[in-house]
Amino acid sequence: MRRYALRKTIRNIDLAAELGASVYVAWGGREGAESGAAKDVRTALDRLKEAFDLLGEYVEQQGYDLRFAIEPKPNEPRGDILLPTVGHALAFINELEHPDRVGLNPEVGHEQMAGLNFPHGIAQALWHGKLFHIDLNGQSGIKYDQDLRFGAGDLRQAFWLVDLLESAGYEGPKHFDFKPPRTEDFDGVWASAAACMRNYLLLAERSRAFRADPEVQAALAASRLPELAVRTAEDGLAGLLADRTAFEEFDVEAAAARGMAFEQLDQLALEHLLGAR
Ligand SMILES: [Mn+2]
Repeated sequence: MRRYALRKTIRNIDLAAELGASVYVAWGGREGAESGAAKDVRTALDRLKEAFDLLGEYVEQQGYDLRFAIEPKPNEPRGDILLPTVGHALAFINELEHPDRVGLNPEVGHEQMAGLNFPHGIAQALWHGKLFHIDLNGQSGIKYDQDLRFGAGDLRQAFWLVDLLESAGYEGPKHFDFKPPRTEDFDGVWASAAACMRNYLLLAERSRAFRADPEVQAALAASRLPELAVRTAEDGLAGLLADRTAFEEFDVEAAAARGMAFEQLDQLALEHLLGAR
């Protein structure tokens, strides 16, 4: 079965290369378990690694300009799927023979099914240089995989996601992996597809307005965002250990008394999102 599955995947890779694809999305929906003893997870990860190593070797051998993008998902159709989140997949990629060839295709709803902050996951994937592809859709909290149109579900996370993708200069594919509800007729299906794109563009416009607002810039400064970009110990560990003033100069009372102004900043974001500014 596993040899058959790998040979079939290799045929799909040939087809993908022939069609000019540059990213091969791999969603391991089958790879999981419903009961504790049904899968030795460490051994199953060995086999998953073996599969990606062989596929990477094949792509190398054929000279294809193709990279793999793992799509994490916590459950459905299996009770528990292996590589359930962005973080699990990132750690797995580091164990592969050709980690450069493998990145991620995170999906909004899949991370939110696990109760995770999707923009944070995407920020970390970008930080690792591993955001090869992205699946955009909508999800309302921890429940079945809803695949709502983008912008439906958690609108605030959708706003922060677009804000991140636009400000980070992400230039990879933006793919809408959503399902029009079966209550739609043919026109409704196309209307919901168009709405995914329209919502992305509206949120990008809202994000630009948010970033350009002088009050927001002042609020960002009041929230000490620029300070985070400054290295903690420019003078290295030796300098840090030699720094006697670190204790003397830090005013505990003043630190306890100061506010961080995060609420004001967040309200400004909400007002931009609501079109009130
Ligand atoms: Mn997907």
